[in-house]
Amino acid sequence: RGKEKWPRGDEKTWKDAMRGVHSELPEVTKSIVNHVQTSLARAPYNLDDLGAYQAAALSVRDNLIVNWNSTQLHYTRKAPKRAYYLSLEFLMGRTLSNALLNLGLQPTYSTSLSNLGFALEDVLVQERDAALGNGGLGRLAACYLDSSATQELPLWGYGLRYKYGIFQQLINEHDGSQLEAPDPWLEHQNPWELPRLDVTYEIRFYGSADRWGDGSGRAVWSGGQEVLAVAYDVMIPGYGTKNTNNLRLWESKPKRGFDLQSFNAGDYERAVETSNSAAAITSVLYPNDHTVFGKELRLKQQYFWTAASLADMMRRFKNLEKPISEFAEYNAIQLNDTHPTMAIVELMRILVDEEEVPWDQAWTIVTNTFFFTNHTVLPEALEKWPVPLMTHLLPRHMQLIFDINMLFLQSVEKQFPGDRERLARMSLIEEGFPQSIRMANLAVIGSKKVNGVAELHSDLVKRNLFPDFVEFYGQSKFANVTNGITPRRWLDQCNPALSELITTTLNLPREVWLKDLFKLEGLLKHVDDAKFQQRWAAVKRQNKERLSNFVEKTLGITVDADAMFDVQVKRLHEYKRQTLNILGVIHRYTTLKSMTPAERKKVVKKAVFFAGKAAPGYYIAKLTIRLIVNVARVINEDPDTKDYLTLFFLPDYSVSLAELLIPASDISQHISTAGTEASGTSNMKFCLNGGLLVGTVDGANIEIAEEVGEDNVFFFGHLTPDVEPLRYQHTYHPIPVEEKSPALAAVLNTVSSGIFGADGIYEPLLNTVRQGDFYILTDDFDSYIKALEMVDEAYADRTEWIKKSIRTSAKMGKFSSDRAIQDYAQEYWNIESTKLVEE
Ligand code: CRA
Repeated sequence: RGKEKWPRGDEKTWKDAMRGVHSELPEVTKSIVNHVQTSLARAPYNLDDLGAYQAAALSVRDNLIVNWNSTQLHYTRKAPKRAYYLSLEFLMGRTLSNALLNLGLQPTYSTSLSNLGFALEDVLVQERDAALGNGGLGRLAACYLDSSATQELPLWGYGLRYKYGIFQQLINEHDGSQLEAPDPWLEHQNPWELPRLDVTYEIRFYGSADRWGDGSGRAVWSGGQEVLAVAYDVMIPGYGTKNTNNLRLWESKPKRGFDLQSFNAGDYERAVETSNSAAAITSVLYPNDHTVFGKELRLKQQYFWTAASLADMMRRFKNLEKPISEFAEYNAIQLNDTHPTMAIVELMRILVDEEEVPWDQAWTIVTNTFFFTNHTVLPEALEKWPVPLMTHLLPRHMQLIFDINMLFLQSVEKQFPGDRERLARMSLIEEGFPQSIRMANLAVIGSKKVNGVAELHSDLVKRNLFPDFVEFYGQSKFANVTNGITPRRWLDQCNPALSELITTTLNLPREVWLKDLFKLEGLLKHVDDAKFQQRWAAVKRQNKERLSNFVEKTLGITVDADAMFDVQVKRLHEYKRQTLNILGVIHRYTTLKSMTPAERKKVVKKAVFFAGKAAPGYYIAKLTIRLIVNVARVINEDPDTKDYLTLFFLPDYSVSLAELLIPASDISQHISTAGTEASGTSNMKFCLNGGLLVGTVDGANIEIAEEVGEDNVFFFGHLTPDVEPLRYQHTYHPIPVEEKSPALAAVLNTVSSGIFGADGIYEPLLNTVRQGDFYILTDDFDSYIKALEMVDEAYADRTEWIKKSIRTSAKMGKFSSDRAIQDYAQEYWNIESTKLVEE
């Protein structure tokens, strides 16, 4: 900091704290300075924002550890039934601001940092996101952890400690395409985890399985390779409670430094390779949303994680000294999609082979322990593992799967004698070359209950995915838990101005409404209050300016905060139809171009924002990004239109970027082909922050409309039952785009004409619409454009718009993840809140 006076902030505060003249100073100040001096070994002279973040984080961590320890001790003493959330993804984002909020320490730290010369908001943004997830499924897991701690439920998360989280997205300056860079998020050590080098398990792969051959179903699994699982604990503070839950992440390590046998044989390279392959298991998060490729390393990840987690649960259960037959009375395990399904087989292995529990009793324990959530009906996402791969990697588990399948099919045969086709459909094994294992079927038969994540989706799960299983088990095994979001991060933290306004308007402490989101309904009686409307609008305006400043800093383009902000942010996927949105933008652009300057002046100004990552191997999704970026380059430069329409692709979408974008949106787009988006959760976040929604009749959009009233949502497009017949029509009786939607045909031709890039680079993308049109863009385009016109009209009446915005926010109570987690706790896991009481 050159010639500036040192240290930053108040010199006396620093000096007193450093010299140990402590008496007058707040504890927090002492603790921060202490961490600067000791943990960071730094002097205040050159302490930067990053250093201040690290010291503040370590100081907050001290608080968390105390609560975490007491909570875990309390759970151990009370020995309640516990629930475990097994998820291959936890998309946590930043922790410091959340920890401060939940501990109620935000004002204290803000003051202390300020005395030391730092602004809390500058310090907070130093933290890297923990991005161990792809999208909705991983963020949902993070929201559920927050809610479980807040509701004082004895729940732990179990996941993997990937060295590299979701890749960093860059945009190629030259051609506008997506580039991927690794995300070494642990580079600057992570203050939020506690390495538990003493909590380790040995996990076996390969080898051979020998049956006892005594009819007991038991076997011995030996040989192969053993890898060490090491626990890292992430502290999860509850809001307004001392309860602090645990997220245990496993890291893989070679069991020995290297394979001694190879080493002794003089094969040094091979010896080192063994240790490399052990570390590889938890090295990287697979960057695909909704797809898997049958990769050996992915199956290794899944088994490594479920085996370590079950060994850990078993150890905890054994400490209770209860008979093994009571396992399910003390443990409930939630499977987050099919990824952890091997846990079902692993628990069978432990019970049958190690605990010597008779087969039928073991299966009863298993089927009372597990619960399965399905998160998508897209067929490409249903996991299937090749039998030869499973046989090679996990020979004992393959035997168990065959045994489970045989007994299951026998029971089906009993209920539906002679129905061979039914048996083939329900079998865990799909015939083919090679045969494969249907993990979804295994998850269904191994679980006590199965649920989808929104009403419509749960219905489709029953009707389209598992109809045979519904007939076999009856309706009651299949149910719904609509997803939720935590209002702490997704309102209070990301939109402090709105939180403040709500608190004063409701005249309630924020602790009350942030824990009971239905209280927001109290805003309804202020809808017509002009003062309140103005303040509501001013908050939105302020958030739009905050986003504009960010865009100016990162992209170097100014955004007019007077424009309507229209946002679509989510993973790039054909079913989510970012393509429909960008084609709509082009339609708006050409319409504006065809107008006279006087006509243009009457059009609502609009700024359109996109953000989202495409899976690195997903060609069409990546081409869509390229189109968006290049359309933006043309539109934002066009002097005829740039005052009326601007377009932005914000690179590297993340939880932190979402926290900036969501509060700034006037309208957001949730426009999946009907029946394809299981729920969506960002739709809830936008609405909670007073943004309106344009969308299809899909996922949780439907339930949002039920809550806020259909007149506050802009619906368009065909309904779920129309989709299959339309697809049939596209295949067997195709109608040319020119006939179906002349407007869309014109847009496609504009793109083909080369104004956004020549050489026909976008033809493969355009052809997905022109031919086959699996996601029915041609059928929905005209009604989509109509819906956007209605949005324009509504936005033109500012007062009416603000009222809609208030009404929307006020009715979001249902979508708190506190409600969702209570549903699971009561209807599925049968666990109770266990408040920390200190003795
Ligand atoms: N992509 C669904 O598609 C849903 C989340 C969380 C998804 C979303 O509609 O909101 O799960 N499905 O339930 C998924 O990951 C493997 O399936 C998602 O995140």
